[in-house]
Order: sequence, then structure tokens, then C-alpha cells
Amino acid sequence: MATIEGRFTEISTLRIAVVVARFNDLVTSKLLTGCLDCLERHGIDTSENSSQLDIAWVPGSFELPLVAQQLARKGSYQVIITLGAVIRGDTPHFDVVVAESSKGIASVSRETGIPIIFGVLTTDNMQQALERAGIKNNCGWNFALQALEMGSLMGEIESSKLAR
Ligand code: INI
Repeated sequence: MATIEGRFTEISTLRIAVVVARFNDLVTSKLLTGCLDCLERHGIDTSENSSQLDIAWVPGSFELPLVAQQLARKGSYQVIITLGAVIRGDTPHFDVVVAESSKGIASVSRETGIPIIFGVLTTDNMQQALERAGIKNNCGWNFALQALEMGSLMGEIESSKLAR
């Protein structure tokens, strides 16, 4: 019997892409800061000339799935993190943006076999979003941790001897 789980071993060699939405960048830039802080503390090179980390900016959360898909298809990254903030108070099409973003990211992840972390905050107002982007907890940190766990887990699956 094999127990398969992300053990956070050999994560320092992962190649990671982060896709960030500019919409509500007061929030998303803080998510990115938390995300990079976590990656750096776990041994990922987050410097300007890093060969294991790339960051792509998109206009809004609606665009996250397409760019994540293009990056996933390159076959260069073991894990992709998407970061966005959709705030209900700002728009009557909150539900459309959230649905397309979440369904799109899930479907791209399954289609490409690359773990894509859904790092999109969905909140009723800006205060709640900011609380999750550093005022209380910085969810960007958690999204990075989930990415490292999934990168590690996928590596485990590839290398483990599973029951046939
Ligand atoms: N995009 C977001 O990431 N968050 C939002 O709250 C938001 N609102 O409020 O509309 C938003 N809209 C833009 C959308 O993601 C697309 O960029 C736009 O519709 C162009 O396709």
C-alpha cells in the first residue's frame, strides 16, 4: 500500500508561474507579496532573474484561466498559482466573473494535468478582501503553501510505486 501525499521534499526545484489580476490591485498586489514571501521562505528563488519563477499580470480574474492555460501548455511549470479579488459590492456581474474564473481554472487544471491553485478572493466588500490580504491573514501565503504541497504531491505520484 502506498500513502501518497505532498511531503514538501524537493520543492526547491519546482518551476512555478503566478498569474495575477490587476483589477483590485490594492488587494492582489498584497496577495502577491504574501505569496512570494512564502515561496522564498521555502527555498524558491524569487529574485528578478529567477529561472524557477515567472509572474504574469492579466486585466481581471476573468482572464486568469486563459493565461494559466497558455502557461500550463508550455510544459515548463509544475504548478501555477492564480491570484485575484472579486468584490461583490463593486459589480452586478460578480457571479459571472467568479463562476467563469473558478470553472475556467478548474477545467484548465484538469485538461492540462498541471495543478492550478485557485487564489481568487470572493468577498462582499473591500474590507473583507483587505483582511484576507494582510490586515488579518494574508491568503497569498496560504495559496503559495497549497501550490508547494500540490507540486510535491504530483512529484510523489510520478515517482511512487503504486499498486497495479
Ligand atoms: N475583475 C476582478 O478581478 N474583480 C472584480 O471585482 C471585477 N469586477 O468587479 O468587475 C473584475 N472585473 C473585470 C473582469 O475580470 C474582466 O477583466 C473584464 O470583464 C474584461 O474581460
